[in-house]
Amino acid sequence: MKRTQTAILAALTAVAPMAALAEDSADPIVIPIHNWSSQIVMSNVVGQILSEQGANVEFVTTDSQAVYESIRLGDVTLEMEVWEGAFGASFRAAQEKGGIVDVGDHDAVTREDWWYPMWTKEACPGLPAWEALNECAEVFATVETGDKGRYLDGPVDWLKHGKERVEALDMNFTVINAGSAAALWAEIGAAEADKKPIVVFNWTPNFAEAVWPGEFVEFPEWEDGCDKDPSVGPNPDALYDCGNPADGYLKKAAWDGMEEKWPAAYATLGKISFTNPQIAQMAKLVDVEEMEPEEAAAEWLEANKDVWQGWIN
Ligand code: TMO
Repeated sequence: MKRTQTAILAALTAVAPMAALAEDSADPIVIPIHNWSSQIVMSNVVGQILSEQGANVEFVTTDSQAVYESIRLGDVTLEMEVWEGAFGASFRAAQEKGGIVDVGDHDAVTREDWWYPMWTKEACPGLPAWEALNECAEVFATVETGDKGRYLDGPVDWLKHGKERVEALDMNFTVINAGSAAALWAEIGAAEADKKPIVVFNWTPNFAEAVWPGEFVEFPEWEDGCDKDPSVGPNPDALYDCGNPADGYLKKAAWDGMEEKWPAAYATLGKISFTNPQIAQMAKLVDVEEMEPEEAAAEWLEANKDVWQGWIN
């Protein structure tokens, strides 16, 4: 058996040009880890898939905006979750400079925006319109925010521009940045007992939609350029006077040298595509079932072999 393989390999080597036999580099593929659960679990899932395929994989914890510059420079190899709302601008900026490639979309529709649990509607029946939210601002007031409503935005590195939006639309809200995703879930959990009205940053796909039914606030619809050109959106003098895209993409991105250095891993990355329910499930394993990310990834892979085995060469 062994001798036959060696003979075949020798025969192949004799006829095939070297490039056809190019193998993935043994250098580590560097996968970034950020600060929300689906990204952490998905990155571990993909790390385990690529390891299974023979790759050397290394994880680094990085800022979720600065990562696009790191990928462009080749310090980080890929990114599994480019959310249009939060990271579209940083991704486009890196693309314009060069060095980063779009490796295709997941089969998922994403949305990230101001959100409330359904019980909030009882205190503010005009919801989900942003104007109605604004008229109800005092319902959301706290000691901390005085007569303004409190809006708990995401951690600063998600660059949600909540403060800019409040100014651009002249809203009676004070924007507070959560220190972590966990702080958002704690805020919703604490409000649940006595059905306190709250408005916080949230997104889909996420585990939260299965735990707390809710809705996104409807802001003026996103238009391309709303974050770059003041004339776009209802306030002619301001940026960020629109909601985030309601049907945003979720992309994969990579360093443009990845294809040549790790051709097999790059081919697999091209095939990988997760759906909304799969992504929500990845988050749930950590945020509800309290598993460690590595363990959650192993469990997800075990339960979904039919999904990913066809992606490996
Ligand atoms: C980037 N995020 C999914 C947390 O909005």
